[in-house]
Amino acid sequence: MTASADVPLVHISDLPAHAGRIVRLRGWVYNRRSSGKIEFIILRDGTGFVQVVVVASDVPDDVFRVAASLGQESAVVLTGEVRTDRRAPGGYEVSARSLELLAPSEDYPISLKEHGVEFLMDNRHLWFRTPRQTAILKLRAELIRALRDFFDDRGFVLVDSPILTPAACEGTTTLFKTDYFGDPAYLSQSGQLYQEAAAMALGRTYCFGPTFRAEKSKTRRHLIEFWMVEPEMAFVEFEENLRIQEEMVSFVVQRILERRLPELETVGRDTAPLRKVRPPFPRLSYDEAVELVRSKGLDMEWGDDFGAPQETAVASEFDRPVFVHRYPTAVKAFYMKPDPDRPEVCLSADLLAPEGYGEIIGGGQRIDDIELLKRRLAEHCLPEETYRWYLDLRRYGSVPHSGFGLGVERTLAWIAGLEHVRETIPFPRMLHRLYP
Ligand code: NSS
Repeated sequence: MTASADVPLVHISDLPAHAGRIVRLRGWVYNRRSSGKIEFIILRDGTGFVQVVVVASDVPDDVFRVAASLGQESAVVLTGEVRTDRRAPGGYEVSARSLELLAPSEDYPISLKEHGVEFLMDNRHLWFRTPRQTAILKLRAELIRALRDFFDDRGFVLVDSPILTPAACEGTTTLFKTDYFGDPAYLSQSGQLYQEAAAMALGRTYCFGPTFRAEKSKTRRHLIEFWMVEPEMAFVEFEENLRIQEEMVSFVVQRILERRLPELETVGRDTAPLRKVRPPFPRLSYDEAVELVRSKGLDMEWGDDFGAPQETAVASEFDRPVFVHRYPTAVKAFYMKPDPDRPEVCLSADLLAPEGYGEIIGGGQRIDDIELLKRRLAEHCLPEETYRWYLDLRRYGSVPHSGFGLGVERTLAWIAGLEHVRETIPFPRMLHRLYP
């Protein structure tokens, strides 16, 4: 090691605090170009990217030879002076004094030219070393932290729902079946039913975890494995449930604007529409939404679920997310409480993101009457025996309660302005994609 012990080892994100000083950096060569007796290296270390300039006359010959032969993604340690340079990306560059190769990298498959999506997906484990992908991963982490802070700071207790379950929550057609020592088990489609039990114990709870749907849909909004935050609240009825959702969505969007503006810039997000995301959000009944869709010349019968074009037609009328509430009871899950004034519709609401990103939240008020719940189970061909514990919640001190589930990937796709959910999760699981 050529660096002396008193040279501080720093991260690229710390460089502004060390302007004018000599520092030591460790990282990978993101890119390199030569200009005669000067090598320009873009170094990355996870915290950022910085240009390192290696001038032949400033360093020993062997060091320059190493610098001039570095392949993309070689790992290096170097020392150099931090220089303010308004033209450099980030405003700083490092003028190298020493450089050592830690691990070589040759024939790196992802060059800086354009690649096809399938190729990039096959190389997802390497693809996410790029500025755009690291920015997305940081935005995801920030979104998750903001969601947790929102609930933790408001008295919600985190209660983990199980992943292996004996029963369906969101219909039997998308269940992932597995073998549980001879009995069938399913990967969780939603932690909701267990949150209902938890809310009766703790009042306000939430779970945050992966959920699974064997969806045969190959769209830009569908994943097989996705993450959901699912709060559940005892004594909370339909309207209060919506107020919490609009408060939560506004909170996380403003938090990301506060803390992750550079990352939003890296992914090219126009932040003006995000700044408008403040409560209250508009509310539209399903009936009104159907009218609106038809008035725009799109096909829709009362009783149909919304497809992507219909959702976009509704959402594009508003500059912030919009609730569509009181869907036909027949198209929604078995646990949805029918509207007492009009039982053919239920106390459900979906939240549609603006700018065509579609549904990001599904939720509503749950059935609290045991006889009605038993009838609904039968109508949905769900075996009462498997839901015995769930029925107990209506047997012992049943109270009105509501909750919802927000999908992390669709929400992030909207906030970051991404074309497809495949970029919003580190290793996407999709129809026909389980590798890497
Ligand atoms: O099916 S949901 O509309 N509702 C539930 O699962 C409720 N049990 C949640 C609850 O009340 N606790 O799904 C909720 C959200 C939905 O709005 C999407 O944002 C997301 O989950 N979601 C998905 N994201 C990505 N891929 C797929 N396949 C997917 N399915 C739902």
